[in-house]
Order: sequence, then structure tokens, then C-alpha cells
Amino acid sequence: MSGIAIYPGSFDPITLGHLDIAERGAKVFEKVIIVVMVNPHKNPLFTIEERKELIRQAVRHLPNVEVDSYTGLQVDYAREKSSKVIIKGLRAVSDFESELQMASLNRHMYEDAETLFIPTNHKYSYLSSSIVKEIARHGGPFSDLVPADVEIAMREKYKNLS
Ligand code: COD
Repeated sequence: MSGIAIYPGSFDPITLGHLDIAERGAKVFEKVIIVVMVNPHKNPLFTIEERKELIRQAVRHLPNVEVDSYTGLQVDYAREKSSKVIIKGLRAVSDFESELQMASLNRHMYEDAETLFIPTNHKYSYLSSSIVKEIARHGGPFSDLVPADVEIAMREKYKNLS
């Protein structure tokens, strides 16, 4: 497939589950833009700039993946970038309900926009940024859940917060 796809999320921080979706999206589209968005329901650990930098380090090996941030609607960002595809990772039925609602609303606001659901790699089906933060906060092992640079940044963050 050709064209530009956007992959929006909070990415606080990027996990190996997110990275797997980005890698698979990059095989399908000419360009994938990972866009860090503001989720008003979440209280972030990393600033937008920190998240972008951690993503950039994680996708160094993917020449057709760019990293950006945006405050506003996913569809407005997609329009700005002339993109008609919004990539979402699907872990479980619980993701599906909210993602389907978002996909429908996004099409309502931007009728050219298609949401492409990529099913999670079974290795990462249990993985979320929130669960990694919980493990890290309590000193548990998480090196096999996030890129190496993220692990370092998280250890640093929690050291400074304690
Ligand atoms: N495996 C596969 N996919 C995964 C995994 C995993 N282990 N973990 C997460 N994902 C997927 C998620 O399903 C999602 O598609 C994406 O990766 C990002 O996940 P998160 O958790 O980083 O991001 P969210 O879900 O907090 O993102 C919410 C948004 C920031 C996208 C949302 O708040 C938003 O778009 N805000 C802007 C306003 C807007 O446009 N809202 C929609 C109106 S309909």
C-alpha cells in the first residue's frame, strides 16, 4: 500500500507493543507518522518532548517513520498531513469497544479517514504503558517490555521522583 498513515497515542512511554505496531505499519505504508497526542484523562509521567525523543530513539531503524506531536483532534492532524489512514493497535475486546467508537466518530468528522486496526502481537497482548509504569514504580522487572532507552529513562524518572 502507498501513502501516509498516522499512528496516534499517548506513548507515555512507548512500549515494545507500540513499537511492534509501528514496525508493521511501516511495512505497509510509504510513511508512518507516530504522533504523540494529549489524552486529557491521563496524568503523564513524561513530557511530550521526552516522549517524542524516546520514540525517535526507538524507531531509529525505521527510515520511513517520523515522530511528531499535536494538541487537537486526530482527524485534524490527519487532514493537515493529507493522510487518510489512522493506525490503531488492538489488544483485546476491551480495546475494541472504545476504538470502534473513536473510528466511527473520526469518520463522522473526516469522511475520508479510515482506521486500520492492527492486532497486537500475542507476545504483547497484556502490555500497556500504565502496567509498565506500575511495575517500574514498585521496582519490578520491565526490561523485556520497553526499548532499552525507555528503561533507562524510566529508572531515572522514578529515582528523581522518590
Ligand atoms: N499492542 C498493540 N497495540 C497497543 C499496545 C500493545 N501492547 N499498547 C497500546 N497499543 C495501541 C493502542 O490500542 C492505541 O491504538 C495506541 O497503541 C496508543 O496507545 P496509548 O495507550 O499510548 O494511547 P491512548 O489510547 O491513550 O491514546 C488516546 C489518544 C491520544 C489517541 C486520544 O486521547 C486522542 O486521540 N486524543 C486527541 C483527541 C481526539 O482526536 N480524540 C478522538 C475523538 S473521536
